[in-house]
Amino acid sequence: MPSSKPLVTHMFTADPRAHVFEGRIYVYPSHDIDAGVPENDEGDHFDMRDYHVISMDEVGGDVVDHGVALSVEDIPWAGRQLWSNDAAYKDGTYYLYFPLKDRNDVFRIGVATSKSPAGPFKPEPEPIPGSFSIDPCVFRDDDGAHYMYFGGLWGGQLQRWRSGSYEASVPRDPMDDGPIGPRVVRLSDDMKHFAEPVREIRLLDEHGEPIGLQDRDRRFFEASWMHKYRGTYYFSYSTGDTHLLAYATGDNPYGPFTYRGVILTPVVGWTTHHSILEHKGKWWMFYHDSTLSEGKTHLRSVKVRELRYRPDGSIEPMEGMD
Ligand code: FUB
Repeated sequence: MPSSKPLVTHMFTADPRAHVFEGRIYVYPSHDIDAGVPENDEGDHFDMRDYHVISMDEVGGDVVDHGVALSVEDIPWAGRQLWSNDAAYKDGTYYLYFPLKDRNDVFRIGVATSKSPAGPFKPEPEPIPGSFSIDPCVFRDDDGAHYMYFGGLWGGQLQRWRSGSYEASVPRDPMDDGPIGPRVVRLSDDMKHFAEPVREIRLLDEHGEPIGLQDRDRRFFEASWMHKYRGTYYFSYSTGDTHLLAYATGDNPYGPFTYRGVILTPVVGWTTHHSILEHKGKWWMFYHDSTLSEGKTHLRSVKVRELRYRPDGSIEPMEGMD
């Protein structure tokens, strides 16, 4: 049983998105650095400038760092801050989806392509039209359709898109109790555009009521992930300032999704983030914490643990500090 040790220690890594490509586990993390930017609630201290892809033949196997897969210097529309990315494969091409602030300091989502899951990836000249906010997760459904889930509050700017267009004056932490849902959109056949208008996902409580912003132990904050288990869609996410990984389930990729519980209690550090993957008959949760940096919020390390389901399809919660 692999212990919860960092997968790599020669660099800081975070926000792991794991996939099986070409029979191997590829992980697409953020590459944390100490850029010397003071910490604030906008997340300016997460000033990452490139991505490395890491891979292993199985959990517990040797981990390979494939080097720089994409750098901010190569992205024509770049402002700053390469945050959590994700990858997908279709028809011989790998697609890397990444959030980045443009030159107006507004987060957009870009896409880059490669013939190898390890990159290097070549970015498109412009962000995906109509994209905004952070933390893209790209999910391939059984019928071959790809969906992007995205969004993040506070520094991720999702609250500023509530009206449908960007409003810089919206406060970082709105105090009303209305919901702000994660977003979902089906990708076009070329994987570089949205095929339809972006939809806001409804996250519901056990009574079928929307989970409001002040329900801070259950509300969506960032780190969307979608996976399917026994025909059910599992949408999982971070609750942000209550530092939980939680999940909700539904019967189709657009939701609504009904809250089911906590997957991971708080880890060392502020952020929590994850992906869930089946490999060789077991389910795994990739996540991060800040133990290696002794608690520095912006210097995190990717880890992995086995994830277990109960017979009713619920996920056994795990302790973040273990
Ligand atoms: O790594 C920067 C940001 O921190 C991510 O985009 C969020 O999900 C949080 O982990």
